[in-house]
Amino acid sequence: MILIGQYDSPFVRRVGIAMTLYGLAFEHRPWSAFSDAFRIRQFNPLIRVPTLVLDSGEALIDSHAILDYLDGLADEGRQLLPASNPERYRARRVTSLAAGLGDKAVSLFYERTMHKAASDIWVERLKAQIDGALTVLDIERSTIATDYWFGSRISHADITVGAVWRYINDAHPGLVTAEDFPTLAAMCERLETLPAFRQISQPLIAPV
Ligand SMILES: N[C@@H](CCC(=O)N[C@@H](CS)C(=O)NCC(=O)O)C(=O)O
Repeated sequence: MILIGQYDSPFVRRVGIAMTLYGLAFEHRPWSAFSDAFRIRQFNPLIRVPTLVLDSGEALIDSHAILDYLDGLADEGRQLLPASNPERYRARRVTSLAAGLGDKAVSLFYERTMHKAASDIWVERLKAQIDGALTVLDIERSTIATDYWFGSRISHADITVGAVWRYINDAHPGLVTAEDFPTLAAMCERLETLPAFRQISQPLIAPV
């Protein structure tokens, strides 16, 4: 399998971290969605990352669909999503909230870097959405005493929150602080010490 995309994308990173935790072998092509568009287009006409090229040559797109496929390859008992409800839908809910937060943070980055003048209305809306999602996540996590969101084992919820928190801090320095979201900040600092998080990591490279 070939994973396309740079690890400064929270979506590519969460897939790369999951593949590493699953022990799945893969090649990595750290192609930029912008400067390597001509390469990515061969596999994904939307020119987006992550894109996962299977050994069959078929390409999966969107981190949710990619991880749904990869979860099916994981050894029994190693899956990064609880097996049954209600834990399963609760983990999906936190994962979706964090991934949506990632979408908003990426939109804010593009708005600020790709327009001569950013739209104030859009920027304020994005900031409010980012603040709202972080507030909910921080409050919810503060009620949980276990190492990970859903017990003693890491799940897609933890990985996605961690990848997105790192992205927000890299792409928008000063936008959020550890004082505002202390539980998330502490949780994500711990996650970044894990071998898979350290291995699947790169500093942000602005699109050119
Ligand atoms: N919902 C998608 C979001 C992926 C996404 O936003 N990727 C960004 C990089 S962080 C991208 O490819 N941007 C280029 C574009 O959308 O044109 C997922 O979960 O994979």
